[in-house]
Amino acid sequence: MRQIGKFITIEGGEGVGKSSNIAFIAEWLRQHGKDVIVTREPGGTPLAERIRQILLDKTETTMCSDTELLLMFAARAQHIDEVIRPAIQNGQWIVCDRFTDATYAYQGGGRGVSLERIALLETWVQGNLRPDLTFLLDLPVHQGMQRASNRSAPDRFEQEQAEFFERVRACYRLRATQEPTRFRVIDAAPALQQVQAQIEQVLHAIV
Ligand code: Z5A
Repeated sequence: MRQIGKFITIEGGEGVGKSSNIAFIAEWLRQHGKDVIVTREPGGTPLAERIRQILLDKTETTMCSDTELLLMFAARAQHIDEVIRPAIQNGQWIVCDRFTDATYAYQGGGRGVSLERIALLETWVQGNLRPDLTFLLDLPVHQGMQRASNRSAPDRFEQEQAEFFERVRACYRLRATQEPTRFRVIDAAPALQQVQAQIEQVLHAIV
């Protein structure tokens, strides 16, 4: 019988621990017999990764909000065409580091782009494709910034001020309350093991 996978996305502000937990989710699913691919946005294909480089380039100081938004969706269109739709057709489980909720949170909440405009592009690029499940790793902004500061030099987004990330977080939390069936909000503040215990509970309920 043909397997049916799920499209899982992981979202959250800066330094919430997405990378640390994505590896855990993918490994857990594989141990439960699932055929898993891990991917990310912006990126996930050679062309979309080139667009990512432009988007994250901190020396790029002229990019206006509409260009940023359109580049996010250009990368997404390529990612969906080359990776996501084929994986769904193959019955694979997709674990994706950020997706369109990030566009609502960063370009909508952060930059102030109209949510209607984002919704138009979402429908154009995705049709009815939406994640089956979204983990929102939620963490106070100052804690996320502190965690992220221990890593490499900040990219174009990471250079933003705390107020920007407060708006991003507020937008994510609002979306989670608006779509409680799809979202699972995870308290990302405790130690990694405790965060992963919350994630594992959700995974047990869906496999
Ligand atoms: N973006 C956008 O604007 N619009 C869009 O539509 C999309 C994206 C799709 C790149 O994303 C940027 O693109 C992003 C939004 C924008 N910019 N920002 N900010 P990204 O996901 O590649 O970049 P990122 O958000 O900066 O993610 P990251 O750097 O990979 O961070 P993370 O994955 O959330 O965190 P981490 O690397 O797993 O953890 C950070 C540190 O904390 C690390 O040292 C860990 O060991 C530590 N950590 C993790 N968990 C814990 C716990 N529980 N306790 C203590 N320490 C911990």
